[in-house]
Amino acid sequence: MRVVIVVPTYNERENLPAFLEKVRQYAGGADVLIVDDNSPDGTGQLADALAAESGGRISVLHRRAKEGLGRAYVAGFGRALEMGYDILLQMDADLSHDPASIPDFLERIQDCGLVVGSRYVGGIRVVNWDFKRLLLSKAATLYVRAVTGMRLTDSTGGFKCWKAETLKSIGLERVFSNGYLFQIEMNYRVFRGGFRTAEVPIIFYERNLGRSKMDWRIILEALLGVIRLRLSR
Ligand SMILES: Nc1nc2c(ncn2[C@@H]2O[C@H](COP(=O)(O)OP(=O)(O)OP(=O)(O)O)[C@@H](O)[C@H]2O)c(=O)[nH]1
Ligand SMILES: [Mg+2]
Repeated sequence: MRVVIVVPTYNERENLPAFLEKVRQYAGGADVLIVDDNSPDGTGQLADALAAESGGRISVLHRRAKEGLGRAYVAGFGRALEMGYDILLQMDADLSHDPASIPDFLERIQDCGLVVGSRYVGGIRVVNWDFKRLLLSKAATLYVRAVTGMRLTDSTGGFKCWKAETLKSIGLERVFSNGYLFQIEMNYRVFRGGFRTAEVPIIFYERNLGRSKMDWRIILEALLGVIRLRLSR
């Protein structure tokens, strides 16, 4: 089984080396595909340098401009499928997702189409979030559940593991959303496609370095988009 971690980056120069080191430590068998949107801070060049000395374990997909997380993932997943990987993990580069959890995902994916990392299954595990942020995240999951009927405890998280076949059969070219909605849309397409989804507990650590790219546009996209998803065929 060939495993790849797809990691989108935008201005993550300060986080990338530590992230890759942790991946090497906890998931040495996995390759990494970095998807950089021409970060002004030079993340793309740093990624190229790290890839050059990785012996083929790390590769980089350069995109011309920042188009949002969803577009970066669609491009990255497409490339990883072309490269022939069987299992694809998706993770943030800002150390919010701990590579130490990767073995849990790889174990569960054996009998599922998608494994979703959940901050909330069996208790709340978020580090350094204020109450407002937690409330927003919990409310999002309740809202998604009410509108779509999905039973996930955490529907906006971005730490997941895919079987290649699942991604192929949901059809990446149909995916339209971008921010938080991207995570919801992908879960929903899997749910409607009838694939088995499992949740594994993860701890979410708020980033220490670099800036968040979340904004109100992304939240608004998610609010309206969930309804669009529910109505779509
Ligand atoms: N290639 C690419 N990567 C992006 C883009 N937007 C965000 N990212 C990356 O996606 C991951 C998650 O983005 P964050 O800004 O951390 O978003 P977030 O986790 O919702 O927000 P915080 O919790 O506040 O950090 C990080 O690795 C970012 O560098 C984008 O437009 N293009
Ligand atoms: Mg983050």
